[in-house]
Amino acid sequence: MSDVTTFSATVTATTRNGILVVTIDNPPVNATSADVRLGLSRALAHAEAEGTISGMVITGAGKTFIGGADIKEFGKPAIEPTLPDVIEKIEALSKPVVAALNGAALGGGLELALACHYRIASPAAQLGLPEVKLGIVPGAGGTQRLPRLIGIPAAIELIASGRIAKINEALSLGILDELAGTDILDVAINAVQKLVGTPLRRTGELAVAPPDPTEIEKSSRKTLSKARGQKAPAEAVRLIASSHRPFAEGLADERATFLTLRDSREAAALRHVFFAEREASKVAGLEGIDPRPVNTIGLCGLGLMGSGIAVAALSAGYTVIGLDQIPEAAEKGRERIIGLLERNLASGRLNRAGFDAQTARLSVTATDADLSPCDLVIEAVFDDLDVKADLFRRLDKVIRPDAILATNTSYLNPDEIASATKHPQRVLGLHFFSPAHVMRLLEVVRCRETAPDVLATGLAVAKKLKKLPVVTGVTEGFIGNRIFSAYRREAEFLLEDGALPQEIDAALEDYGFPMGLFAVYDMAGLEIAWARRKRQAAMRALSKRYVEIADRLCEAGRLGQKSGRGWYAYPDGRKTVDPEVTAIIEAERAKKSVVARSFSKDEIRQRLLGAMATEGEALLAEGIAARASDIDLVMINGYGFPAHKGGPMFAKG
Ligand code: T1G
Repeated sequence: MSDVTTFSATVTATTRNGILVVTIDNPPVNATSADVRLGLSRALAHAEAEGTISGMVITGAGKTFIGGADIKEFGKPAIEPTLPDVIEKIEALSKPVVAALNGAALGGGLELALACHYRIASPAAQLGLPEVKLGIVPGAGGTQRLPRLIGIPAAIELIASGRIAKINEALSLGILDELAGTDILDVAINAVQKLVGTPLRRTGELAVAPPDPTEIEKSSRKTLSKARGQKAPAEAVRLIASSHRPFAEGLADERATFLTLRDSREAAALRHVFFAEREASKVAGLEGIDPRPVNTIGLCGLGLMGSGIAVAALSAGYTVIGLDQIPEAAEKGRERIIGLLERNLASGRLNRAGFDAQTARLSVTATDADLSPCDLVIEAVFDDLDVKADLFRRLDKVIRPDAILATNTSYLNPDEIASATKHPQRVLGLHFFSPAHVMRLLEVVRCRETAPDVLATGLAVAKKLKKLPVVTGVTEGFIGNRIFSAYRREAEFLLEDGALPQEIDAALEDYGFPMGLFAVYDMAGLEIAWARRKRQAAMRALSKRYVEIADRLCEAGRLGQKSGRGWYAYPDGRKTVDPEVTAIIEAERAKKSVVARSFSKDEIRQRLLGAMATEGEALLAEGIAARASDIDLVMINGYGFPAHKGGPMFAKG
């Protein structure tokens, strides 16, 4: 066994047939932290100087090649050598350097590989330059080297979107030179041997065809149309589109742009979200608690929500038993689920074998007892306490005592639902967001008696469903809807004070929301909130300000898009400001002798974001939300809050 050379704490090497095989071992993702850069720099100097070394392979330990630059180092004083320094040394080495991509090669990891003279990947590898998702652009040559390998349009599409490319696409694009299996190191050593003595392909020296303006527009249109005020995607496009200029000039422009964006508020917000997503599933008190095994999931209620959850569960590999009230309803539910799977098949998200496997794991019934094999049963029946409590009483009789019961209720009190069962410890809430097979956010509701391993199971199932779990305590509307109600209330106060729906929506869309609040309200329908307001009317404190504008709209039959009219009118489906709504608002102001005033976009945003943050502070004080960043994740992933603003708690500073 050849001896190991240690270049730094995280970079070692062995020598095989005169080839230096360098391994980066910097858990958890082999980020190019300072020690990694130092070790690589030393390994390169050694390879250059050592006559017995004919070439070099670089690979990663574990399941990642290099997950990127170390985001945790951002904002700290730079430590030499920088990543661009190391990358330049790789490309300039007089001996062949081959990248053996054993896993994810992302950001700086892919940039380092692009400077190698040859790239090989194993099936586990995924490649990408996701920097725009962190509000920055690649800062170590990615915008200049990638177009030299795959052309400007393809490089724009990949970098401006920040998406991941699988190895077959990367091979066909020209990012990769060869694919390998578990023998990737042998294949890489073989590749070095073939390159020895041949002229090395140095990516930075390759020419790049001058861009065709229409190609640039076509490859960037989709991404830039979704940028909604973010700077990084457009800057990435600019750098790539001009990469036909001298290489050194492009590198300098890229580095300067990267450093400016890295220190921006937008990048700080996106880094906050990145780390928040990883924090959210770390729940105090669950350390060392094992989740219960879940293979079969029961779904009660196969309507829009239930069938969406069923599709998410089938896609994640679970067996699903759907229950509805009567066989015809159950069959209708199956058709709805199959219809969604067929859409996945048609879109290419699912292949025929996957479709067949998923449909084979689905059964539906109208008989409670058929749920007896379930490890977890999720109810998504009509949001009425008696209906849900009765269902849980029935399920108590047919499922195992260790099986878990989850309610998907949005507004009811899950503790009251849990108290209908003999084992409330096995009950929790799993509040999905519609459409459940698309929306990532999942509020995991810790009820008063939820057992720790039941909560841990909820988190484990959420992760397997590829959801973003956020734990919430029991309160009306949990985290998201409680903040949404506060934000909607403040918006209605603004209407009464002088603003108009279209002005409020414009202020929100300028801030980065995909849709304004009133447009969303019309899309969801006004009747659900109206029904809840009527239910609460008797208990409403007269001292609390109450705006009746929404009630007037509902009484006039303006229930939103589906009724053709709501906060807006929808002649031929197009959202249009309706003078009738303005008149209703003015009449309500007159009843309260309100002297209307105008509001600037900033004032509107200040009041609305302030209302969200105030409610968020209350949720933290009540222990409903464990951390402010959880609240940010809920509002970003469930209510359209722009991620590049970080969420209401981050935004308030
Ligand atoms: N820097 C620092 N820490 C990181 C990190 C990174 N790049 N990536 C992950 N972590 C931490 C993460 O916070 C978590 O910490 C742990 O690693 C496991 O992460 C110059 C400047 C690589 C696909 O954007 O996509 O390169 O919670 O749960 O599911 O142009 O991590 O354990 O304490 O996500 O196995 C560009 C970001 C950076 C890729 C692995 N790279 N990472 O997924 O683990 S900027 C990225 C990921 C850059 C250059 C620029 C994923 C992963 P903790 P995890 P995973």
